[in-house]
Amino acid sequence: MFQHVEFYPGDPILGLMDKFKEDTRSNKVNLGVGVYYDEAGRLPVLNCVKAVETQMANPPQPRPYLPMDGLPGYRLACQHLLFGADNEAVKAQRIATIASLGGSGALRVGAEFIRHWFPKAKVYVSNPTWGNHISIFEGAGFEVGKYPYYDPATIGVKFAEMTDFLKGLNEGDVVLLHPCCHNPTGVDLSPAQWDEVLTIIQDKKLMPFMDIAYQGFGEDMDADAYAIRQAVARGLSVFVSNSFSKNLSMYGERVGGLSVVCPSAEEAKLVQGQLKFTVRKLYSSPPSHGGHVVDRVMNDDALFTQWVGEVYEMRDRIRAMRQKLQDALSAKVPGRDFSYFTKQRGMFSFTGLNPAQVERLQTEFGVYMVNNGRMCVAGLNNQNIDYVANAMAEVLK
Ligand code: KET
Repeated sequence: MFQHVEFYPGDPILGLMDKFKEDTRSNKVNLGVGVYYDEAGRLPVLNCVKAVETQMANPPQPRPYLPMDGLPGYRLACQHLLFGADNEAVKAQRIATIASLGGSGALRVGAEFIRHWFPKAKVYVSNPTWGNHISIFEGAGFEVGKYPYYDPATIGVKFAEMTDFLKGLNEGDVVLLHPCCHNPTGVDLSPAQWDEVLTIIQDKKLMPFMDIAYQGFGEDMDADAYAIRQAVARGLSVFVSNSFSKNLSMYGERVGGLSVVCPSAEEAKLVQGQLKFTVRKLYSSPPSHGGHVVDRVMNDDALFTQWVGEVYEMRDRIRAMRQKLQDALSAKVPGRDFSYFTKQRGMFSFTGLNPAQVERLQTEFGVYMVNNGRMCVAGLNNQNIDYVANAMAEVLK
């Protein structure tokens, strides 16, 4: 009966986690999945989250269904974080926002919505991008193309090629953008480059879809949202998917949001309704526990301040690891420039290692990274960094 079912070879990122678990070597190092580990190599429970969960457990709360679009305080928190609390679009209530099953769920609901209401649109993602971007949009029925982005020669952006390509797209085409901490390269556009890209989007009447999964890990909460806020300031209608998985360290709770900035409050109401209907058809309503945690952390001044501080601690530890790795490799492999480690931003570094070198790291040293050469810098700590630097130097010889 199921012989025609095709074999699934596994996900290049999540499959790596299984392989890592099975590895019995005690000195193994996980630099695969985009997850933040602390200096002790543990997945942290943020103090702001601990405080809220302690309150919530005493006494345990009933669990009714949440609204299809999530808790009102959660939705408003997404808007304040992404667009700024004083943003004109927020105040004018022209943003439709739903709570979503992580950033992934936001992408899928957004894709379903666009596919239904703008069936002629094609979707373009950066080359390269997070692999699941392609799967999610293809899964919703789209043809997905790629725009030039990463330039291995400069370890920067092929900006002229990128803008030329965008100028050739058709009106209404969707352009998926990473506002900060580009996955997998760690290479971001500068504010001036964002301005230029947004001008093209505006002139060509393209539809920007911004996926922000690492807000706070690049520069800071506001600077990381530069592209989003500039798009809104220009009066563009923009889709924004956001994830709290990383910046609240709540991966398994599936917390994220989808916001659609509309030209008017009336249109935002229509969009909000259709987003709810999309959720109803797919999974009915979002989970409750994570929703309440986000709502409480974000809407309490003291907890919010504590949270931002905790995100910046994570950001700063990653930066320190970047510097250490750069220094260690520069010493071990003279004549080679490793300054890209500190130029790249966010959780990831595109190391430039080829699949054979990545394979050697895994089999010979138990050091796991994604086969495209992406390393999650947040998996490094003072205990394992010399070991990793030695292993990398060895495969680079
Ligand atoms: N967008 C981007 C750019 C992203 O890197 C991730 C996750 C997501 C969305 C999904 O977020 P979530 O809230 O977990 O649904 N990326 C890491 C984990 C994964 O592959 O699922 C990663 O790239 O390792």
